[in-house]
Amino acid sequence: MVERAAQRPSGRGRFITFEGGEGAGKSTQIKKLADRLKAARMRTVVTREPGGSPGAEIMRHLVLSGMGKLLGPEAETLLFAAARDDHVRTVIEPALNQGAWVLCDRFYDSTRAYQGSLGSVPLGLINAMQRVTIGELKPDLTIILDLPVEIGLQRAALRRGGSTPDRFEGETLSFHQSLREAFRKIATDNPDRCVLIDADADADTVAGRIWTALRDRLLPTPASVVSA
Ligand code: Z5A
Repeated sequence: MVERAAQRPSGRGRFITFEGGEGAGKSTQIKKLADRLKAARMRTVVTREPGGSPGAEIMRHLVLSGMGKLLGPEAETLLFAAARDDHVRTVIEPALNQGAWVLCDRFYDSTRAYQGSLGSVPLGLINAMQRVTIGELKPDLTIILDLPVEIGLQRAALRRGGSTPDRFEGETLSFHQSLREAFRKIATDNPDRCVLIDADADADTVAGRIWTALRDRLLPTPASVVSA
């Protein structure tokens, strides 16, 4: 039996974002979910922030190299916003309009957590930039992967091998603990959109938890599921 997702009446696709701290397993889980959706013959687009479009990838290089940090928190936030503006206009909106399921590794909740809660950039400025860059666009579902900071950092360090930590990987343990709290608060404050997933388990178990959340929120009821 192949599960098929319901198309929205307009034919517009679905927008699913993944959030969480370092090494939470977002890329791993996005790949698993994309494979599952493709097997169900859903058109699927995988993308990421910062980046995801040629212009935004240039911004990604700037912020992850640490150059944005030198400009100060507000200017660094503007770089993320400029990247998002390009990414939304040239990749996300066109894909949604063509009926695709768009799976995005980080989106505006990362700005709220990293630049807002951790960087102390005023919420008014973040909201203003959000209005300009994405307008009314909102994820249909946000998966927030939650796990103890030490485990996430260990996973990230293992993957990195001997290479230098990037701009955010190099932050202190207390920064990463506050980040975890910021994401948990986003989940609590936005229960209609966000699901907090316990990511402290093997990758297949976490994938099962994500699928259950997605099925409960975005897939049709059993009566309308198409069998193939
Ligand atoms: N940022 C921001 O400040 N403001 C913004 O608005 C936006 C972003 C959009 C982008 O970094 C940085 O930009 C980010 C926030 C900031 N901070 N940092 N750093 P990035 O794109 O380079 O990295 P990331 O988004 O933080 O993701 P990540 O650290 O690369 O991790 P991940 O994608 O969540 O995890 P992964 O690559 O899937 O897994 C990490 C390793 O763990 C890997 O070796 C896996 O094989 C392994 N893994 C995965 N799952 C498991 C399980 N379940 N068990 C064991 N091992 C596992």
